[in-house]
Amino acid sequence: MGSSLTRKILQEHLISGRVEPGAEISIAIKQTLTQDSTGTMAYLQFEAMGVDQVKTDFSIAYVDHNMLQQGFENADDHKYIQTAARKHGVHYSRPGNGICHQVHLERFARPGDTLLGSDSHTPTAGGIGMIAIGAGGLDVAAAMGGQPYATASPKVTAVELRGQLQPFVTAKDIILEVLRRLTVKGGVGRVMEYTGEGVASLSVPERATITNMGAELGATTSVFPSDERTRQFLKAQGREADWRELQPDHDAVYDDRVVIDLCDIKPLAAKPHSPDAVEEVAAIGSIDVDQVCIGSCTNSSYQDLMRVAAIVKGKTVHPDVSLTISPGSKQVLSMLAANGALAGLIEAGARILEAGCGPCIGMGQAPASNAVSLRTFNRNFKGRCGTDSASVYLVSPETAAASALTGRLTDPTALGNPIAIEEPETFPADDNLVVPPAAPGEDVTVVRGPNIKEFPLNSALPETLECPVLLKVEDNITTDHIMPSNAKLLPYRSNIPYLAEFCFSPCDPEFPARAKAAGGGCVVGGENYGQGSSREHAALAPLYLGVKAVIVKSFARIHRANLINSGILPLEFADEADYDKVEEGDTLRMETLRETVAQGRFSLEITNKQLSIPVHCQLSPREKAMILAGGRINVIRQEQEGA
Ligand code: MIC
Ligand code: SF4
Repeated sequence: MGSSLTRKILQEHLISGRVEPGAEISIAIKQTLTQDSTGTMAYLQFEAMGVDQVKTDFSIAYVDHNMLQQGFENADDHKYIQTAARKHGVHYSRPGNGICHQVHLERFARPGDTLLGSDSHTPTAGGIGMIAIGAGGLDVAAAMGGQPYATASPKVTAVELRGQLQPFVTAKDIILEVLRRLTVKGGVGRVMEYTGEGVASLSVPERATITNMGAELGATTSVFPSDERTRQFLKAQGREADWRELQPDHDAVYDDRVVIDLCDIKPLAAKPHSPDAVEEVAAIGSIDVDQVCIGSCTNSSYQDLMRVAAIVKGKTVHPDVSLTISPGSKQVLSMLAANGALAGLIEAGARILEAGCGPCIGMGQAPASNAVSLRTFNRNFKGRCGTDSASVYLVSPETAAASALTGRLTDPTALGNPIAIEEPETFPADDNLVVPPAAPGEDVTVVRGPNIKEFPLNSALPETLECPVLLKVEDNITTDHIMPSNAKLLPYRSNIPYLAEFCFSPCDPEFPARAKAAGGGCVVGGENYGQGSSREHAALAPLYLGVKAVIVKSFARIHRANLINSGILPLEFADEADYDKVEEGDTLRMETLRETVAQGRFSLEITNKQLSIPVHCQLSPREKAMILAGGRINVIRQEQEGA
């Protein structure tokens, strides 16, 4: 019985457990990455652990999200991250160097290694044959401190690619097709492993577009083999020595299989407001478009932007459209500048933004009221762009560029002659914007500005909990609903008291006031609760407001881990139909909690209805310890005191 590539890499890094679906495993982490909107918290937590130097092979702190310095707050965070990184052995990627996932793919990702990143799109590096997993900042801080990363051992789904793509159909359309078939919860508890003859037809950046958006499937990660194309890419980056061949066994066994015939795929778009609301561009029809945004960690590689440049060259963007381009990295932007493509984009009317996340996380370029915005990004959750009434469609760079010219959603296959952009034989590989950590013995002062506040800590789980249901929400609630991010809020990622005032505001702006007045309570949700971003702020802000338990039909992986790290009880209805029995304002009572949590199954009393409903609390021994102690930091402190 042969092994999948996923199982091989996991096995190679296994510290404890068995690589069998369901059981908890812990793996050694070779590399970590943070970005600036989760990084401040991660380094505060790392410092709270009392470890002086990171213990990984390579750790890096990127600055790519919080780029609009409307006040001192973002710059304060950057200064803190830069100095903390320098002190503790972490490389620092300066603002301007690019989006963490694009830069990491270009410069640091290594086939066969493990990467843990405080960003849900860390699996982008799976495009190069790495097991790259997104996690909350605290998990990444612990990995920097040398602790293994623990997670449920995933099922492995083979995604078999057959044949070749038609002209103007792209890697983005492949992953949109996977999302169409499997939905935003189709990947939960799984690694998506790409196989089949079609793999060889895709370049590393194209593979990375696919593994990037595996996050939208809810997958633990996605991975491609490391083959000749991987070697060529690494060679062109001056990193051939990092290459190693990695393939699944020819008789590899998978838990399930999805077959995709690349020739059958057409240009696709994810309609508002979910990445799985996918339909063919031609079928959606020629709706008027107000804004086109090209970039993000999904689609901002050299070849992506060169294809856009080729489509708009010598033409002018439609007068009713604002076209923005945010290049993925300094490398990409400087290549476009050197070969003249940038001039062509500017002449056509594109608004060139700096290399960073930009509009993808609502840092500027909020569309007009009721506008239609086409984006090459990975998420189109309602309001994420900064305008609640806007309709965001996720498309390929080709569809975006064609539509920017016509002012209407346009199937790019209408463009005629296919565009061939050669894969560069050499990339300008200069890491001059990556600041190395301090030399041993160098004295570094960590600078903490006034916007950087302490993070909240929980207390040990009580025996009895009686609390009101503060809020009831539906299926697929994202962390963008729980703790929204935009140009106004992102600067406060290191200030939980301020951020908490906006907790759940897209669902109910009264939530923070209600939670405070009640002295805390619990939240009820549907399926796939907490999908999307890795931000642990979606656990820390509720913790600050006194949320003790979250009771749902099912959780998304990273958010569940963040709740447990914060000591908030993650409960699941034993019978999903019981969701209908609980309402906002009900009072829930849980008795002999410490004992029953350890057993994993108990009853919740809805005291005002004199009803009792069974709930699951399936925790590994490690997770139980965190829930009983009131969070991971408390466990670490107890261990330190006991040591
Ligand atoms: C996102 O795309 O939602 C983010 C912003 O990159 C987040 C991280 C964050 O919230 O800071 C993610 O994907 O994890
Ligand atoms: Fe940045 Fe958007 Fe990628 Fe998140 S999804 S890392 S905000 S570019």
